[in-house]
Amino acid sequence: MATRLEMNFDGLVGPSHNYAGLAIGNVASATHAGQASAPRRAVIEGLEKMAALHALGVPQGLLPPQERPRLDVLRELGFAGADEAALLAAAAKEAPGILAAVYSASAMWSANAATISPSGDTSDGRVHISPANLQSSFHRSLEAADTARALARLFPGERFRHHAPLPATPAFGDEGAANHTYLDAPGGGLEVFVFGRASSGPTPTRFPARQTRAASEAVARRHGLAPERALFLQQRPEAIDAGVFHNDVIAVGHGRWLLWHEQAFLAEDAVARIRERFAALGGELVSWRVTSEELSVAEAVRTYLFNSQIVSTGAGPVLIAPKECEESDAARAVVERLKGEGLADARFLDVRQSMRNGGGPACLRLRVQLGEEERAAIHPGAAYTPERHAALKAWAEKHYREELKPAELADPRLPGEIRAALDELTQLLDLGGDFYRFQRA
Ligand code: SUG
Repeated sequence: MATRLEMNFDGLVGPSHNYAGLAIGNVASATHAGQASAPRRAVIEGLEKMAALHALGVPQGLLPPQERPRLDVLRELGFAGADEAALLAAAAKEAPGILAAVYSASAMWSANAATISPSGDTSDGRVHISPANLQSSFHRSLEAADTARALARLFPGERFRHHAPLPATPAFGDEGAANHTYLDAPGGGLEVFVFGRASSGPTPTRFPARQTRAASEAVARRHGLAPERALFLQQRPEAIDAGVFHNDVIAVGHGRWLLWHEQAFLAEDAVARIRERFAALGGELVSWRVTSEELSVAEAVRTYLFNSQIVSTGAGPVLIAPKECEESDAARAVVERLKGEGLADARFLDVRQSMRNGGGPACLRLRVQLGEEERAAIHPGAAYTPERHAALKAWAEKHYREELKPAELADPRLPGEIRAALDELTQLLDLGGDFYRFQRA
């Protein structure tokens, strides 16, 4: 079999990164609502994270930010104004929440961009890509169409099969790879789909369950996954109510390693089933279970230990964890224990700007298993290189604000500043002059 590698595509943080408290059920977003953000610092933190992965020898890519603000959406919603300034003023006065939504830089959490099945798993031997509809929140639902377009541009050609987002309705709520874990067995992949709600059975009572079983099943079906390659498990409703709005806030898997909290899954035998199914494909699962006694769900949500990435390096599996884990006695103790159970090393990264909106290292990346020829087919604009890092840092220093307060979203100068930044970005990444909506207008 040709060498298949897991590549991470991190969302480049957009210039309008801000804290608007838009995400229901996401504790960090609610806690930091209204605070000033630091967009320049945020994009640089993201670049530093990509640099750290690249230095470990892990293939790294990036996804460009989306166009914000979506002034077209403001107009669709009935806001009017003779010019842009008047339009922004009208929205700011009447509905600051809507203004914040059309400004959200949430596409940075690219784990939610799509669910991707590698070519080795699918019936037609192509890489299947399903952009997420993100229908559970208005600000994130705005991502789907542009994500689909961007992924089609960045993963071109016959080797990639692009699906449309699922129907954007609660029955098919889909949040992408944040609820999808790919485990790599000698006999191919096992894709674990985790949903928060099905048409019957228990549901959370406080916060919404964003991913449905019907959505996960539809994705697996259209990707042509054979039954032995797909497993569907329900998340514990209590965990969702405690702030675990995606499965990747309480479990993470990579290769043959699965790090999970005992409160992650509803079924007692969930991980036993993963182990069994993985074994049927010739794999031996390494299960790293974390008990509530070691780390409470609340502390897991606060530190985002499970939103770490596990990556393969020459030395073995390495955990890419948020800095918050290093500062928590309980989370640090878990990491130390894992080092005696096969974990080669851990790196603690500062992605605090993203963390304050509920996005840790794993949220910031979309992972894709790719063969050599598939990697070669990717648009060069999605490649991360140290040279490009330097160019992007200089670009961000030129264009991004140091600070952005929610009230400043009404600043009539902001949309023009952002368009200048994105226009230059399309040149830096060779994305063409028609990548963004404003370029096509
Ligand atoms: O959907 N936060 C995002 C965070 C997504 C994290 N992704 C994963 N766990 N994979 C969300 O809740 C906050 C935006 C704001 O409040 O300004 C936000 O959308």
